[in-house]
Amino acid sequence: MARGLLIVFEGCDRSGKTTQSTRLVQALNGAGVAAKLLKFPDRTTAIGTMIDGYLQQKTRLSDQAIHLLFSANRWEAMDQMRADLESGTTLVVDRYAFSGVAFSAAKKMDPRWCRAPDVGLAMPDRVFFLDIHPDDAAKRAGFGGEIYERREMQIEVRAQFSSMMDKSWSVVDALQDADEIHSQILALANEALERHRADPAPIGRLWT
Ligand code: FDM
Repeated sequence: MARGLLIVFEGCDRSGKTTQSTRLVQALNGAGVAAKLLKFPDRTTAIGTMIDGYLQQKTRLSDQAIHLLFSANRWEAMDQMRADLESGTTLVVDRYAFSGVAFSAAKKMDPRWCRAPDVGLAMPDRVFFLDIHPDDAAKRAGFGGEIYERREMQIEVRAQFSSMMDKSWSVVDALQDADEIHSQILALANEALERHRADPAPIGRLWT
C-alpha cells in the first residue's frame, strides 16, 4: 500500500485555512481516501497550553523560547504523523513549520536560526498557500486579540511566506468563492495522490 501524503495549508490569519483544510479532508474521506486533519499549534498538549497562553497574551516568553515551543509542538506529533503516513493515511495540516519561520522571521529573527529546530520534520508533499492581502482579511471577522493579529505583522508574514515558496507550493487566491477554492484545491490534491500512486516516493525530511 502507498503511504499517505502530507498536505499542508499555510496563509495569513483569516485566509480560510481552517475551512478549506476541513473541507478537503471531508471530500477525500467521502471519496474513500483515508485522510486526517491536524492543526498546529496543537493547543491541547502541555506544550500547546504554553503556546496558547503566549498567543492570548496571558504569559510572556522570549521570542526564542516561543519559537522553540512551536517547533517542539510539531516534534511531539511527529512519531504519530509518520506512523499514520506509513499506514496509508493522508494528513492534511492546518499550519506547519513555514508558519514557524514566517511569524518569527517577521519579528526580525534570523530565518536560518528559525529553520534549524524544524530541520528533519516530515516534508510536506504539497503546500496550499491561501493568499489574501491582510487588508482584505481584515474585512472578514474582527481580529481576535491574539498577539500576532496586527496589520504590519501580517504584511511582513505574507512576505516571509513568499520567500519560502518552491515547486511543491500552489498559491490559491483566497478572495475567491469558498466553493471555487475548494474545487481547485481538491483537483490539485487528487492530482498529487494520483502521481504518488503511480510513482510513490518515501517521506522526505524538511530542509535537509
Ligand atoms: N504561529 C503558528 C507561529 O508563530 N509559529 C508557528 O510555528 C505556528 C504553527 O500562531 F498567529 C502563529 C500563527 C498564528 C498563531 O495560529 C496561532 P492559529 O492558526 O490562529 O491557531
